[in-house]
Amino acid sequence: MPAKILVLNGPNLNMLGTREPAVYGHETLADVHALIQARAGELGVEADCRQSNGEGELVTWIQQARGDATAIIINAGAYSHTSIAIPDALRAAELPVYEVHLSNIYQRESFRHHSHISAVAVAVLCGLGPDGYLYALTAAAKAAD
Ligand code: CA2
Repeated sequence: MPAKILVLNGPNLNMLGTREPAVYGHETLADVHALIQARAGELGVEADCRQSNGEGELVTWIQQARGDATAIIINAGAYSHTSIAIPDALRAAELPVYEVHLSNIYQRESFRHHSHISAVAVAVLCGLGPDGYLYALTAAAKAAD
């Protein structure tokens, strides 16, 4: 059975490629998912890529990953800075978590400097654009090998 890595994107990330290209780049979320699937194929792992604008839906998907997925890669968007429910669910899932942000959150407004998810993540990748997901996927695949 190949390792199964759940890739979650949070609120507004479905808008990628439509606005703020200087911050988030020109790729759409579909483009990012295609890059992830291509790398997953090279690594011999399965990537299940999802996006939701809802905190509760993200929590439900994280709960369902327990016993099903090998690792979780998550860009929780603005929920990274506000949600307690998402890190609670990640902790309960007992899976390695890789946190990704497209932008360098430390170069931006101070309210973006703290993520509640970082404390439950094995690694945080930010400021690398879509490559952050690919590095996280590579690390998750290696750890599962
Ligand atoms: O840098 C990241 O990946 C963020 O997680 C993106 C979030 C932001 O709230 C975090 O502080 C950092 C926002 C995603 C919104 O994406 C948009 C893309 C294009 C147009 C509008 C929103």
